[in-house]
Amino acid sequence: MKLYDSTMAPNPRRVRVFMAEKGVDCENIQVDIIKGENLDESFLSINPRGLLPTLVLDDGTVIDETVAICRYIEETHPEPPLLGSDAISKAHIEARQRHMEFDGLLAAADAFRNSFPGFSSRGLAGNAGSVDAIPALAERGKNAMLRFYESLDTALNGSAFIAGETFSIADITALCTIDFAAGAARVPIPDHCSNVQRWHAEVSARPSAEA
Ligand SMILES: N[C@@H](CCC(=O)N[C@@H](CS)C(=O)NCC(=O)O)C(=O)O
Repeated sequence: MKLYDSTMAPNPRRVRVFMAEKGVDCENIQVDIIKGENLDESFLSINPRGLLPTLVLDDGTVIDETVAICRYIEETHPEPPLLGSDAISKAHIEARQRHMEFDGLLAAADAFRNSFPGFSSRGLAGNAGSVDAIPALAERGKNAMLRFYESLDTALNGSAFIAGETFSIADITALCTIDFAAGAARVPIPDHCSNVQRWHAEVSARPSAEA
């Protein structure tokens, strides 16, 4: 299988880290989002939405959407389970993973997308046409990201991982969100969020974080 990927973007990294945790390897094809390669006809013919990550199986089946790709990998490579192992843990991990996405990743994306000069007319990701960035959304995204850090700090007080005592996809989403926020969006973990700092140091030390 082939992963259409971009090392500069957080969603494809979620899939790379997920695969690394599972010990799954596949062909990697880099698509440069800043240069707009994701909007070239050659990529749109594979994924008309123009978004990464996109996985293409050996029989030509195309799977897009980070979590859908991760679900496919989980089904085909069940160990170690990263999406939960029983009804309660599956539900809880799914909820926490969505919290990381909606409260964190979307905020960081708003902060970056609406302040990065190269995206001034690419206010929406992918094949959405010419859409102006909105500078006020960058400010709102930064503030939302700071609120996200505060609430994560409270949640991690006494909890090893994002969804409890087991490493899961929720940790992967949070890691990729925070590294993207700290780097591209320039909203690092505040010094006083010591639980987030502790958790971040631990998950960053896992070999999969190199992915
Ligand atoms: N919900 C989608 C979001 C995918 C997405 O927004 N990917 C970004 C990279 S992180 C992208 O492809 N951006 C292309 C662009 O900015 O034009 C998923 O999780 O796969």
